[in-house]
Amino acid sequence: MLIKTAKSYDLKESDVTPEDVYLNRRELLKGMGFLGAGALLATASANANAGWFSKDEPIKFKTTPLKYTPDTNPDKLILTPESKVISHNNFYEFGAQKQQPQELAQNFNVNPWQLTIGGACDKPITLDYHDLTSMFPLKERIYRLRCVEAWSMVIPWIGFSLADLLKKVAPNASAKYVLFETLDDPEQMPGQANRRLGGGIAYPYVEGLRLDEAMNPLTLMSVGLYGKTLPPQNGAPIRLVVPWKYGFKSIKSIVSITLVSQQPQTTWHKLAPKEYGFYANVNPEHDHPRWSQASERHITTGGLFARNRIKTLAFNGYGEQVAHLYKGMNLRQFF
Ligand SMILES: Nc1nc2c(c(=O)[nH]1)N[C@H]1C(S)=C(S)[C@@H](COP(=O)(O)O)O[C@H]1N2
Ligand SMILES: [Mo]
Repeated sequence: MLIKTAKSYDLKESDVTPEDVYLNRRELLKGMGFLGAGALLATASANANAGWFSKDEPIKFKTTPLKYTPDTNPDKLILTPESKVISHNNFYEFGAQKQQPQELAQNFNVNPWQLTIGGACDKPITLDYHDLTSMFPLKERIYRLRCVEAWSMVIPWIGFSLADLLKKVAPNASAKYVLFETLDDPEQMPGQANRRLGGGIAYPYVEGLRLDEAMNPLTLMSVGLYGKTLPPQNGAPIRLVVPWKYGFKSIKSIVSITLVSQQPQTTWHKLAPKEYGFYANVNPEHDHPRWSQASERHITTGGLFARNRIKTLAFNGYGEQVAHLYKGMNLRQFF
């Protein structure tokens, strides 16, 4: 998801670069000594699913098991292996290449944490780290994730509905949109301190939803995946998941949620408004100016050379639950 003015150092996403090529390039860089021990802080999971290129280096960050109600998975979705979910990430605060968040986020400190929910509401609150997993009963939600770069996964998230949290703060009549903000901490987030590493976007990362989108039962505040608390590369300790929108709406490591009256400016839209809309609903009929959105590279169990190209579904397959939110809107104009 790079802008047209991107420099060659903004090495891009594997979709545009197929995964095997991108992994090979990584091996190449390693061989050439560009990715030395320093760069590889901790590349892999100690669990048996560890990424193929990094089996020896333990993950430092400790995740802990969560208590939750399992999803019945009525759609019978096939899960993307955990090893891929935690090693192929977009989290530019820790580097704009897919493997960098896992490598560079292992020392990320998520406890203590504060999440403030305020703005146009009657009962603003601040949650601490413990509140995030104890305030609401946790449920598993198995969702497709469709990145605007045309790759996708199926991820078993754990969390609670954003609607439950918003009801607690009692939005007032002027609340029309919700603004989300990621932690701003260049000392911990090397991509914020270094424009090259951070892909040239403005920080802190900000995102937004219309209030009715935020209140939709599908909209999840996620605190975990695969049965455990989130690893930092996936947005620990708490992130948004909006399954019918392109992945960039699902903002990670959130420190504030603010009810506002106007449509907020959002990170990718600000950077390239013709390429990334505010709505960002998955729409196979509306191509990105530089690539088709009609299909996606589906990351499942496929090996290194698997292509697994599948058709992209309108609203990422969640039209039944959300299409009514956009009734009467021209989705090519409000993309
Ligand atoms: N703060 C922040 N949130 C972010 C991003 C980011 O760079 N910074 N990337 C987004 C994009 S483009 C995608 S596709 C998803 C990826 O989530 P995942 O790495 O957990 O699969 O996170 C989104 N949330
Ligand atoms: Mo994305």
